[in-house]
Amino acid sequence: MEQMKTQHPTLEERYAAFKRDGYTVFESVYDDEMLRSFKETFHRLQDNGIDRQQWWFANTCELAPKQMLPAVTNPLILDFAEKVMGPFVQLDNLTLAGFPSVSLENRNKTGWHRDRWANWPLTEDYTSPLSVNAISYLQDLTDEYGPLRVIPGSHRMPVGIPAEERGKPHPDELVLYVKAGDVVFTHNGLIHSGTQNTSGKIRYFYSVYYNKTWLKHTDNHGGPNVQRIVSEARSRNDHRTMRLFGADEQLQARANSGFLDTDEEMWVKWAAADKAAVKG
Ligand SMILES: O=C(O)CCC(=O)C(=O)O
Repeated sequence: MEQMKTQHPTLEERYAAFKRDGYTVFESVYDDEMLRSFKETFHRLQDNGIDRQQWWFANTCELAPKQMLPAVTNPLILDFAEKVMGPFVQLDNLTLAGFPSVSLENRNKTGWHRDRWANWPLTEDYTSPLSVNAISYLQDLTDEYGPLRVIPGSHRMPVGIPAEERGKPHPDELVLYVKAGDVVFTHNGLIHSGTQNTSGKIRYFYSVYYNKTWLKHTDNHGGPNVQRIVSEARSRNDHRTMRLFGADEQLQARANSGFLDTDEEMWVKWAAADKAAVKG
């Protein structure tokens, strides 16, 4: 008999760690073939664009739906996003980027920040974020490629970084040498930073940025390719996929539920109802 594959750690364990640390790393989510396809897409967009020096592409679900949609609809990542934000998960933006290599004197240069839709944490209690980032790289990160740096727990700390320190490593940082195909899932309040690429090669990165369906989204979801994805999802009653692109038909009812059960109890019920409703 085939054994059930168990996730280690479980999503529950990850959720507890995420609440404490502000991030969690899912290992080996994307295989070599997917990474090759993302890299090929980056170069196709760059070669076909008006500006051959463009290194940053937003709206990539519209520009390359076949290649990029699997990164947005990954069931493991979406299940976790729904655990963290409830079944209100929309794609804010899907960005595919290459960072060209810079000169060696920039080694270890940082750019600390919290992410879009965040706020200065006013309390040390955990609060559910309005947005989360699922970050992946197309090569293993080394000191040369520029690792990801995080300040664990900073999503619950009313702290900042003075302007003159924002380009330097931080005493409380943890340096993450993320592997190609891993997904680093971050709370928008987590203070984090990439590191300048001095490898002599391109540092490829993509970010699937999700926010709550009642917020505006940064990518334009009105294009023909994304609208085709929405209408196919509608025909199979797949609310989770529709919602990713701003079409949330349950929003009004769920946003006015009375709030007499805990959010997490309601979220689990709603997410299960969405899954059960999909046809076929
Ligand atoms: O370049 C990186 O490694 C980090 C990117 C980042 O900070 C972000 O997506 O918010």
